[in-house]
Amino acid sequence: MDLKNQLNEIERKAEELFEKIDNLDSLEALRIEFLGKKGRITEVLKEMAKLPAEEKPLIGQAANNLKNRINNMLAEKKAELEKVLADQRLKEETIDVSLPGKKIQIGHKHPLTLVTDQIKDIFIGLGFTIAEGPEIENEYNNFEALNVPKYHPARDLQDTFYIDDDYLLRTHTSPVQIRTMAVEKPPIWIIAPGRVYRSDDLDASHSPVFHQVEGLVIDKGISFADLKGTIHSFVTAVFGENTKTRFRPSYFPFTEPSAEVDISCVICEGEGCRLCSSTGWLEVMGSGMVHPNVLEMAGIDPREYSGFAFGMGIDRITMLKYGIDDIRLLFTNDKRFLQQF
Ligand code: 2U9
Repeated sequence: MDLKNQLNEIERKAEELFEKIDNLDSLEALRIEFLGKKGRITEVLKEMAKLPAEEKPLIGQAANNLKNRINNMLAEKKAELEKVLADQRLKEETIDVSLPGKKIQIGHKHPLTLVTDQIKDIFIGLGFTIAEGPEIENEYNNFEALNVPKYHPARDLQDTFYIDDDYLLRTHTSPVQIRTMAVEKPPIWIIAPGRVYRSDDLDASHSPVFHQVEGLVIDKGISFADLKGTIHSFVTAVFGENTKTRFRPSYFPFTEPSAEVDISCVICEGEGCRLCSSTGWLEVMGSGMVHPNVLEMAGIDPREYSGFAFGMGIDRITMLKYGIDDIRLLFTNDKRFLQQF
């Protein structure tokens, strides 16, 4: 077959094969088959060397035309296939914007954290600052400096976790106030929130680890009236404007006089119910005027300064506020419980 016919045959073959191409890989294979270094057209051009000089330009021209034609076919087919691919991808990637979104799980603050934060905010609003101290304490700061004598039952091994002869897990946050008095002069207006330990058996209302906030005010001319006003402001801020407070005489070694603080029942508002054992009142904290012995031991002259102090269990306040009937719920981290806050 002469070269002209060979070129015609290549053109016919190209048209036939291009027609069947349906992907970019086979299109590339076709390009190599026709235009590659060892491709069909290259082979024809090699043969041209053997032609008489006058025939070369004609065949050369025809070969170039065919080359251009195949290049155009390649470009056209490529554009066509790419469009098919793009359409296909667009179809697959369709987003239904009307579908409901995925629910994002967010964390919750622990109820004890919520209540502790609220208590801090209330006292900061009343002019107090927050004081903190270590959970491992010495006997002096935890007992001695608070007028709790050596053989007082509160020191009993049954109540206190002793670490060794000198150290123990604090049984209240009072040592924080002792530490503050050791480094600061009055006026002192502080609250000390934190974790405390007592060797109690775990049940619905007792836990060997619990949380307290204690307050201490030492200033000139502080009276029991200041104590009552401060406590009542706090109680109404946490439990509502209509909550009543009641002070009952009591005894603590570190305060004199001492008083237990009751609030009108959060459930029956004083009518009497199961929660308040039909009394209409709930005991929520202890309080009193700082004992002169405590001031003296801290190097503060009780004739110049007086003060009041109070203490409450944050766990109990949290349980009353949210209607939680078992303290263990605050320590077991059940997600079904925590997710409600
Ligand atoms: C200093 C002086 C006095 C802190 C006080 C109470 C009364 C009290 C209890 C409430 C329930 C502990 O969590 S509870 O079991 N607390 O009744 N605490 S007065 O008195 C202080 C503290 C520090 C220097």
